Amino acid sequence: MAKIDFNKIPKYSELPIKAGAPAHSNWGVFGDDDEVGCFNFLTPEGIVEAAKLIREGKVFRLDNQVGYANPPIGGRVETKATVKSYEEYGILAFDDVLDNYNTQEGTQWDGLRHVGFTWEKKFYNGVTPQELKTTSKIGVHKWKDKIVGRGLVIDVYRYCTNAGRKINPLEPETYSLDELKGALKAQKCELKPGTVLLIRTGWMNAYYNASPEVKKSLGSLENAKGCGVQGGLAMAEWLWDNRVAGLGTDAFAAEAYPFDSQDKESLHMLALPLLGLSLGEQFNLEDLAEDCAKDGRYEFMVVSAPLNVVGGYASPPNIVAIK
Ligand code: UVW
Repeated sequence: MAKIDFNKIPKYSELPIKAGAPAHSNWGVFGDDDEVGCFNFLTPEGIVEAAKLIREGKVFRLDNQVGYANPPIGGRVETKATVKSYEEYGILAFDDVLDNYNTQEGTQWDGLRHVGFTWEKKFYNGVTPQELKTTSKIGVHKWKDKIVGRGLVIDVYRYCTNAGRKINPLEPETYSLDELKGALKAQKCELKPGTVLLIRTGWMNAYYNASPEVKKSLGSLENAKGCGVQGGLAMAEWLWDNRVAGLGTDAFAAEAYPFDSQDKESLHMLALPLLGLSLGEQFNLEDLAEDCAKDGRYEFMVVSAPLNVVGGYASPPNIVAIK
């Protein structure tokens, strides 16, 4: 892992640092050849510190089960699970075969190959669509040993509903930066540099409690919708200036969906291609958030070992929080 001097990282207002790079991009900050973006903020020192947050040996799995959403949200295809048997060889043994598996069928990290900056036709750090097709640059395999460190959950759904806001998480409602800051303050927490930030929006709980008809309707991209984190420059600035390493949410698309894919200030655009900040979607933060509310400890160690798929566009996070 690279040694990061947090004091030398430019502020959002100083970006871009590279001639010709798009406005609000951090291209070149981690080096011209960098392929992992903000996960660089997770350092060996940060891992050692994060390990000190483990006090009770409680483990929370934050991925939903593969196939939890049936149909998968937003038009993604369903995994077809079959079993290969070795009984015909006289061996009592079986394999899983997952056909048609879309790495974004459920809980996922959006990888840096997933979304490019449409206006410049470039991906994170200036990778071109041609390079994307002919090389494995900025693939998820680059994260094989990256996503370990301090995690922090902001339960913005709990905070806002306690404050009297009526929220239907299955509608495209947004959580503002002020609400995130308010929730942090209420939790008496600090957003330290090099944190995997997890935001509970309430979408996942609402999805589990939705009727079969609603679940079916959310399965098409035309009908998919849900709450999420607000986009915009102020949000991106806050995430970057606090050196957030990855942003995981329990929402369908991290930001409220539908969002305007032609909006340069959508969270997807500002985070993925411009900052190399991976967005996590459809995480299950229910048990973790409940435990944090009980003991007042919202920080923990996170360990996420994505699929080691060369040139992958996204991955299930295979993530646990450990307290
Ligand atoms: C959507 O924008 C639909 O979400 P994702 O990032 O998974 O593509």
